[in-house]
Amino acid sequence: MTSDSQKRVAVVTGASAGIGEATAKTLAAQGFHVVAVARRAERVTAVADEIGGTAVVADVTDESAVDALARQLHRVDVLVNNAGGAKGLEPVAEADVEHWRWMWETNVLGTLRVTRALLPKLIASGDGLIVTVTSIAAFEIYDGGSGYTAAKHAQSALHRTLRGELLGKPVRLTEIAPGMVHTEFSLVRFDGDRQRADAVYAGMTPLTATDIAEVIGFVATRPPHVNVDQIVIRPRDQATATRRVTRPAGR
Ligand code: 8X3
Repeated sequence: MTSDSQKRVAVVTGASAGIGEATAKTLAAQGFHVVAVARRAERVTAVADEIGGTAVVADVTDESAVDALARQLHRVDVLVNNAGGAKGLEPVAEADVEHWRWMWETNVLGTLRVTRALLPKLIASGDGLIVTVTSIAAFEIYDGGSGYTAAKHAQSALHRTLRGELLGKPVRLTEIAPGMVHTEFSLVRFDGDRQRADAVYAGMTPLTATDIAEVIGFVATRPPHVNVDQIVIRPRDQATATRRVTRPAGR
């Protein structure tokens, strides 16, 4: 990997768009050398080029790709586990097992694989930070959301378990739990159905990816003795996963 070896290194997964892309830009602006990881080669390369970072084309569900990522990094100071998402909104009685499998693979096992692979380097940095982007679905449930909420609950449990297991080691852990953020999230959930995805955010003002990235940037710039454990961020217009403002169009 070509980088200024003096610079601290931040690895961001799911960095080709949305919260990952915005976080990559925020951390680069703070002086990190950012390793942008994603499946979509063209997009992740464009993000990395724009910020003078390194693009790594890897799928967090692919163990050998994750191991190769770990091997090519000389140092890792910050890891942002952001890759993940939702697929479908079926009730349990009609659950699509392939959707469940995808959600568990990306959100839960993806976080596990990347974290496990990079942990020795995060510890060796002397001041490592692991930020895991979960969701309010990590502690709420809602009809039709069981596959996603179950995966996010599990991802959060995995992340929070590390807080105890790493106690005494120089690694901090922060869980970021966003509510509604206008990204590709709903487009992926509804398999590219733009109308259905747009309806999710109609009549309210959702968060932007930059809103979340700015908070991650704040976390990454705290002094080494300060561990920000958990941050929940929602739009003012959203009270819970299922309760939100709906204004008539044009108001
Ligand atoms: C997604 C949160 O509120 O859009 O992680 O369901 S919400």
